[in-house]
Amino acid sequence: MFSVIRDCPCVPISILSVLIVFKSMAQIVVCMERECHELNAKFDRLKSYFNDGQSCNLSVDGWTVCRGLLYFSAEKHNWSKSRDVCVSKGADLVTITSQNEQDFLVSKIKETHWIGLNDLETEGRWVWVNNQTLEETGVEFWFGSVQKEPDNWKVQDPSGENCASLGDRNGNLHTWFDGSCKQQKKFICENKY
Ligand SMILES: [Ca+2]
Ligand SMILES: [Ca+2]
Repeated sequence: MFSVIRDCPCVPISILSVLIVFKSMAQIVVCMERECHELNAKFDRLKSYFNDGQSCNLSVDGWTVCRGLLYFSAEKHNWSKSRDVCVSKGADLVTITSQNEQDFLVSKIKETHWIGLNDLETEGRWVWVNNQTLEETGVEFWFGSVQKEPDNWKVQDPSGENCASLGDRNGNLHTWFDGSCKQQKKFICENKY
């Protein structure tokens, strides 16, 4: 090949061009294969999430794992510590963005659990741990029509109630309540994908 390049200055440019194009195409194919693989993996996880996910397993460390994505704690912590535990597992506190998700979580709990919703930064402005607002998700499941939550009750904790849980201590497990972030509760982590 090198003798050809020496003999004619036109040829190596052509060969070089072809090689560059070929290399670029090969790189594109590799990237597409990798993206395709990642998309397939995401698709499989989503498929199991929606179709196969009704079963939950008790793991050795006491956590209940559902759909391979949701982790129900056995231990109780305040809201911030709960979130820290989730993050340490590569997850975060759960976000609830659909009626189906709400119903599924409700069906799996027997007592109140922290979820990833808070108004710590601005009173009354509730945001999920992924920074989505309730307006953005379009769904909310606060308790009550008369004695309505969130009420930012300050009798037990003067700093108010800035963290949300699914359910309360009185056994109302179908709706959300704002509570003092210092309360010790079980919590639900969600793996991101
Ligand atoms: Ca509040
Ligand atoms: Ca409240």
